[in-house]
Amino acid sequence: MIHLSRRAALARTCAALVAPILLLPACGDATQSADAAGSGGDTRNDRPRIALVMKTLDNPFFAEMARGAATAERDTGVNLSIAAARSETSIDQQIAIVGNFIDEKVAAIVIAPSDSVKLVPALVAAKAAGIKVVNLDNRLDPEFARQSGLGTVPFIGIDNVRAAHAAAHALSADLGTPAEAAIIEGIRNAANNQARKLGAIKGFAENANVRLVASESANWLRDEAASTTRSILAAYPGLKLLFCANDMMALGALDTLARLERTDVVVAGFDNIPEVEPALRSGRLAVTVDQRAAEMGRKGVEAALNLIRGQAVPAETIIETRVVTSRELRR
Ligand code: ALL
Repeated sequence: MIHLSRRAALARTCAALVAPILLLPACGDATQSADAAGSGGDTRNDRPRIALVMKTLDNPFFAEMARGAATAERDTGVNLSIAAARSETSIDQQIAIVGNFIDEKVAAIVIAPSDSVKLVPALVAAKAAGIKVVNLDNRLDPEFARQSGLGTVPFIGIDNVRAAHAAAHALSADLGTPAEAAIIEGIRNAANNQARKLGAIKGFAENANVRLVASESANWLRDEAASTTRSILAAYPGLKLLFCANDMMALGALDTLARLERTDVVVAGFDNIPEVEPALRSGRLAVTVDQRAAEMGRKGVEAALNLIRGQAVPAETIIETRVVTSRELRR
């Protein structure tokens, strides 16, 4: 992942924004002018219009995804619209965004769904309107998609079980004395959260010294993770290992640990957002997983274009991840 500052990443992202329902206060006028360009009768209108729908730009992971999608827009000449809901938990808003893009008759929707089940009906409606659909990052529930008539939607993302397994292993492999561990989960209805939890449990289970004592959801959110960490520590004051299913929650956990002056809890995150680099370098964060969000965004737009052109797209494209450890950065 290229380490842009959040502001730089957003600035680049905003240059590509055209969705009228885009909810990005940070983008201000950039949104408006890009929007005007989209409807102004320039050559953009002759190019296939692809919508990238993400969860929220509160999380820099999605700024990175948008950056990759914008690269594909430049390289392929499609007309890209990018939209995101206000926050991680604004699931209804994400559904409404899909509805708007259906009304706007885009050619394809590339979506990182906040919820693996709740977004399915909106995407069924998109498909019924002849819109191609590509699923990024968080897999739609295959069984529910089949029952709902969505059928198979090409998926582009990572192997979350494997990556979380590797991160939890890195966190606990060297432990020579008994230790209590906890997991802070994202939104429980998200398939990637469930897979990360499974992977972390497997990774911890490889060391007989580790005892998993708690697994709580903080909905992918920093503040919620700060308070969840506080309550886990109140119940298990001797806790030594904490696996967080994303970096934002790891930052929240680190906020609490700093406030409590606890330096003995080893923490893992997930995403490798630029914001965690100082914590990795100082050793406050032991490990994270780079899931190459920009690559996901780029591949998503390319897959959508192939579908629009009637070309075959693999049912599943797995992006390789990389475990990033504090140890390797400090060498
Ligand atoms: C997931 C992503 C990221 C992210 C999270 C929060 O789908 O894979 O790990 O941090 O969403 O929305």
